[in-house]
Order: sequence, then structure tokens, then C-alpha cells
Amino acid sequence: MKVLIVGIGQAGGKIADQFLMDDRKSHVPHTFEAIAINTAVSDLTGLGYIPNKDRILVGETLVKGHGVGADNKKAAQIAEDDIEIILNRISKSGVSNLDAFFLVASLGGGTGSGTIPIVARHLKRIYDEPVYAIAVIPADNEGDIYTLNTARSLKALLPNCDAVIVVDNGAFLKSGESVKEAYDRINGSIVKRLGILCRAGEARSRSQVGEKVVDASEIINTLQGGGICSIGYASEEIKGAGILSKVLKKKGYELGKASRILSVVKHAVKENLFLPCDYTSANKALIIIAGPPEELDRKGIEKAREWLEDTIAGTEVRGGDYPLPKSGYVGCVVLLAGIANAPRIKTMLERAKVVQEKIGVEPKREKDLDKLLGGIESIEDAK
Ligand SMILES: Nc1nc2c(ncn2[C@@H]2O[C@H](COP(=O)(O)OP(=O)(O)OP(=O)(O)O)[C@@H](O)[C@H]2O)c(=O)[nH]1
Ligand SMILES: [Mg+2]
Repeated sequence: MKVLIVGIGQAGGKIADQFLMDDRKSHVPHTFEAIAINTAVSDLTGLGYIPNKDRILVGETLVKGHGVGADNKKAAQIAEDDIEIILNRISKSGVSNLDAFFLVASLGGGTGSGTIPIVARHLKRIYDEPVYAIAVIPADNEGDIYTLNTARSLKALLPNCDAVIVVDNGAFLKSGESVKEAYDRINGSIVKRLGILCRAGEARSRSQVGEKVVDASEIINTLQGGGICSIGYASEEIKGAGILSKVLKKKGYELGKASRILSVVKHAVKENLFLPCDYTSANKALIIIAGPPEELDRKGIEKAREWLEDTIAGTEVRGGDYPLPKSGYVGCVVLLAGIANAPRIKTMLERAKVVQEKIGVEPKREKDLDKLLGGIESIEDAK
């Protein structure tokens, strides 16, 4: 699958940069191309892999390269004003070969949050290829303005792109870890999970062609109908076979492979989603099992697919394999689409409404201060 990653704002740009780094190191490069959009020069300068020509500075006349300071309405206006600059750059990045656009941004700040729905709407207007968003949402403790920004952005994003893959920063935080360590881990996970998803169907050497290849159309069909989506991941190390399993293997039994596959899939769905949610409310799903070819047991993949089909609300569950001959692990990526019940999103939207009302009320303290200052003589009053 060929994908153009459009990284917007600081978080989005960093993630897009990491996609490109990972792609160029991969044995199947050029799955991902990446560009970055920002209102802040410093964020663009900090990138390491996206070439300078693909770093787009917008809003120069208005904010002079200094960013919008978490004002996502201002960012949305800038994106609308400078949309031709953005679209022109995108049209030069080999769009004719693409299978999909992935726009990535954090919804909590200003630039990424305000720009992502505008770019999505224009790309959908111009191109036939699907437009997906990877939307990072702030952890609960990040403050009111981040919550309100996220809610505003999500409201504009959902109707303007084909699917929104939500990544909850809060679900990843570990105690004792610095913010930078946490971001690096989250960003790495985004690149890893989407890398497996998008590379599984790419042409490789014969030993790496799966029995059941997941190509771009299966990913697109799963995401069709969109709404809120999530991606889970889990892996298990393949340990040396014990005596019992060796004896049983001689007698023709394949012990453990199928149950290992089922166990990693359950783990990914139940405990390791980008957005913790009621996974049973998903409408569609796609499973990719990655690992050495001899571990990719067909029956196991089928069993896992059937389990998920029985578990989720919808009935469309696709499955495939991704052979990685040298890997010591069996891993799986599970894409859940059309999630109807995401309590984390509901709570966030409810909180955003309260914040919005709070902002609408004139701060009382300021009024009191005005009244008190009114009684003080002015410094400029002539005596
Ligand atoms: N996962 C992840 N989240 C990040 C990263 N950097 C910042 N964030 C989160 O993103 C939000 C802030 O968004 P940024 O991307 O920094 O903001 P921006 O789009 O550049 O917007 P302005 O700076 O306000 O113009 C907060 O919720 C942060 O927790 C990152 O590298 N990874
Ligand atoms: Mg910024």
C-alpha cells in the first residue's frame, strides 16, 4: 500500500518524520512518503528526515513563523487562507501512485488541531483516494484548553475524512517515565502498527509472500464507513520447543501455534488498543498476523478471525498473514473500525462542553478588579 503521510503541527510533524525514517530503513521502502505542515519555523527545523522542500510553513504573514499558541481557530483560518500552498505541495508528491492519505496530528494543540480538518476536507474534494486521520488526543491531566481543542477538531474532522484512527496519549502513560520518553514510545507504536498494516500486502521475496495477503483494498474496505477507529497490537516470543511438543510434533500434532495466535489477538484487542474502548461495539475489523512463516498457522488465523467475528457488533472481519522469516516473535495488528461506544471520547466531549461554558462566562475576578481600580486616582490626572 502506498501512503502519503501529512504530518501537521509539532506532534504530527515528528510522527511523519519517524514514518519516513522507518520507511527508508525497511526492507520494503517507499510504502510511506511524508510531508510536514506547521505555523512554527522551529518545529519544522527540528525534523530530521523530511526534506526541506516538503516542509510547509503556513500563516507567515499572520504569525511570522512563531506558531499559533494553541489557538486552533486561528490555525483553521490560516489553513483555509494558505490551502493552495498546501495542495500544491501535495500534488507534487507523486499522488497518482497513492492508495490513501494519512493525515496525522495531535488534536490538543493549535496548529495540528485546527489545520487537520481543513486539509482533510480539501483533499476529499479533490482526490478519489481515501483520506484517513491519525488523531492523537491528550491525556486527561493535560488541561481544559487541550480538551476543548480536541472536541472542536474532532467535530470538524469526523464528517470530513473517511475514518479517524484515535490514539489516546493517556492510555500509554507509565509512571516514572518522562514526557519525552512517553512521546517517543507512543510515536514509535503508531509507526510500527501502521507499518505492519500498510506493508503486509507489499511485494517481497518469495519466502515473504503470505498465504493470505492483505492488500490495500482490504484495508480500505475495513475503514470504509469510518467513524472512530482503533488499532491494537500484541506479540509473543517464540521459545524453543519443549520435549513434549517435539514428541507430539513427530506424531503429527502441531501444538500451540493456533492457540498462540488466538492469544495474541485477544491480548491486542482487550488490553492494548490505541483507544481503550468497548471493542464489542466495532462494526468491522482486520487482523494481520506477523511472524516466521512456519508459525503462521492457517487454522489459528481462522480461529482468531472467527472469535473476533463472534465478538464485535458487525460481521465483516478480514484476516491475513505477514511472513517475517527472521523474526523471533509472533505479533498481530488488529484494526477495529466504526467503534460505536468509546467512553473516553464521550467523557472528553462532555468535559469540553463544560469548559466552553466556563470560557463564555466573563471572569468575575477581572470585573472585581476593574471596580476596585475605578476608585483609584489616575497617574495621569493633573493636580
Ligand atoms: N503522541 C505524542 N503527543 C505529543 C507529541 N508532542 C506533543 N504531543 C501532544 O500534543 C498536544 C500538543 O500538540 P502539538 O502538536 O504540540 O501542537 P501544535 O499542533 O504544534 O500546535 P501549536 O504549538 O499550538 O501551534 C498535547 O496534547 C501533547 O501532549 C508527540 O511527539 N507525540
Ligand atoms: Mg507547536
